[in-house]
Amino acid sequence: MEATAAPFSSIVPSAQSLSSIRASSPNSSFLFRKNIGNANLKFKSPRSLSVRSSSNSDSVVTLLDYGAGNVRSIRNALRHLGFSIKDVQTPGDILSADRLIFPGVGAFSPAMDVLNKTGMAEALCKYIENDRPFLGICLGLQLLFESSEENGLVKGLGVIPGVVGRFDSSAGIQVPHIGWNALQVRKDSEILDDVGSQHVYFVHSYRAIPSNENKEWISSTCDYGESFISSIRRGNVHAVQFHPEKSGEVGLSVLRRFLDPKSQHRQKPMERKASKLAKRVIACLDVRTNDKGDLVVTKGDQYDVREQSNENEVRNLGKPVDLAGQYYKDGADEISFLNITGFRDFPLGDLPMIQVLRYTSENVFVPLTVGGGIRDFTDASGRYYSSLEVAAEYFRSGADKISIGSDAVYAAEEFMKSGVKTGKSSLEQISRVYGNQAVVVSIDPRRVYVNHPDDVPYKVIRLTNPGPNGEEYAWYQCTVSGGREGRPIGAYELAKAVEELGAGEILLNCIDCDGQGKGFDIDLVKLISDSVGIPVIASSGAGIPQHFSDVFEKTNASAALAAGIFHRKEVPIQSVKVHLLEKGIEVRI
Ligand code: 1PR
Repeated sequence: MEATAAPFSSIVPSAQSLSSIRASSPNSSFLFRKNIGNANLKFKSPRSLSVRSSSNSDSVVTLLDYGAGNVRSIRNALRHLGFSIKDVQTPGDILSADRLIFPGVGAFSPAMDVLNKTGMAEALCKYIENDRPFLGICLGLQLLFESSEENGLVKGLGVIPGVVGRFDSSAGIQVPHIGWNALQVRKDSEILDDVGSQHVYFVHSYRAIPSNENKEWISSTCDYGESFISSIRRGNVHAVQFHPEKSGEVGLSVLRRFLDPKSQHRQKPMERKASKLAKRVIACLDVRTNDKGDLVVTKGDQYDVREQSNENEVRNLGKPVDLAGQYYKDGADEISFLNITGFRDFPLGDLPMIQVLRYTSENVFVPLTVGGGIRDFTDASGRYYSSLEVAAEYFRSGADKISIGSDAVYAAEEFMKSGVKTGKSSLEQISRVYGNQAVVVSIDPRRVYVNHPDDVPYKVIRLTNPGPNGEEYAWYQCTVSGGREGRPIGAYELAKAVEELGAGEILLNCIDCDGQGKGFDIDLVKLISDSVGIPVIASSGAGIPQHFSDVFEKTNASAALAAGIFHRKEVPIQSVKVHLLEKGIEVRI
């Protein structure tokens, strides 16, 4: 490990140098960065930018939320840790902060636009140069660099040398980098003290890479096809590429250590050391309103969620918020809510679902996905709501990702017919604004057996287990409206099309396997996970822990999702993870 770097304040120019450099050069951020290494610079701060020593209480943290996306999770985590939040309204609020958290969300260029236009950029540089307690998260780390290639080459704050670039998918990795990965801690950084051997949660397509010029800043790196910068630290200035607010208890400890450096709280040391991207185990809650009007977790057999009794009621397996909380405690790496009748209703009219998200996100600190009914919608009074508004409400309510089913099928069909990306589909709009890592496409295919590969104009696979009449081949027909309607597009064609249109991940169900407990459809999962460059979540059919190791050993799935076995308490999440570890498959524990 390298020694801890000198405090930032002892080696950086002050605001006056910054101001004069800026006045004389349009490329001021860059010059500012270049001068950071000159320990002999001595300047005085102009009064307008002076940093006030604070009299705020120890339990207040200042949050820079420039309104670009979901910062509810970080708010919830801070409140959970007993801190109250002061929102930055003016650049002065940054300068007078006792401790500042900058949870960058959205894309690089719009973020820099806002920071520059509001004067926040200069205040941030000033705050950092004075070595005030700072924690940047995700984009909040990337914006510290000279520039990013995310939206063309766009200048950043210029505090740290280097250009933020996209992961190179030609190296055989799936991009975005989504999931729980390991850190290689390079130097002492108290906020990482509990992380050492544990996985933390990443979700991003762009990254900064280590160089001679920025090595003084690096506190940890992470491997994903290459080594990239996962955290920086200089004096009181910290930033992390991962999401502490979504990294379970270990993530909360990162925040706690930043907010309260004297904290004695220690995580239990782990027996196993995290070394790479872990395979994820996801708990899925299919949610709908039952006949009494209550929102319940339900579960179907091949998508039929009604009891086989005279009453024919919707199967009720529990309350969504309670079950999600339980699965978080049990070690689920992610939780998905699918509003399975969302295609009928207007999602923003579905206040219970929004409440479920709000309550769940208060106590669950792993990623939450929500799906069902996301599309453009015109209500009874003729008011039009774009899918972006729907997604925005879900993000505001605590979702980290949204999942699109039916509407993605229509968009893919259109795209395949015309070959034109209109940019108007819900998938395209939401991924453009929130990033493709925030958009999952849920595919609901049904197996259609054929005798010969040329029988249909869709991608056909040779089956491991022949069909009921000895058919050796099948294609997977996509459906909409919860499996009620088959469409003229296969799962393979859909997956390729939605990747093009901006999906960041695929949730791959299989109606034939759903609720059967006989294992995932390995043929299907292999076909899709070998064909796209984005992560694939295998879903439908898990019955025993071995089904999880099968799907990870035989396919390129990044995650495996199950519902029934967890709801019925047949297999605890931890048993799945223990089994995977025994099989040599890395998971988060
Ligand atoms: O089309 O955008 O409104 O989205 C609707 C969403 O609801 C889609 O993601 C679709 O998969 C889901 N959905 C619709 N109807 C049903 C149903 O069951 N009747 N549930 C449904 C799909 C599938 C899985 C399930 C796994 C694992 N559920 O998510 O949880 O198959 O189950 P298992 O482990 O018990 O086998 P839109």
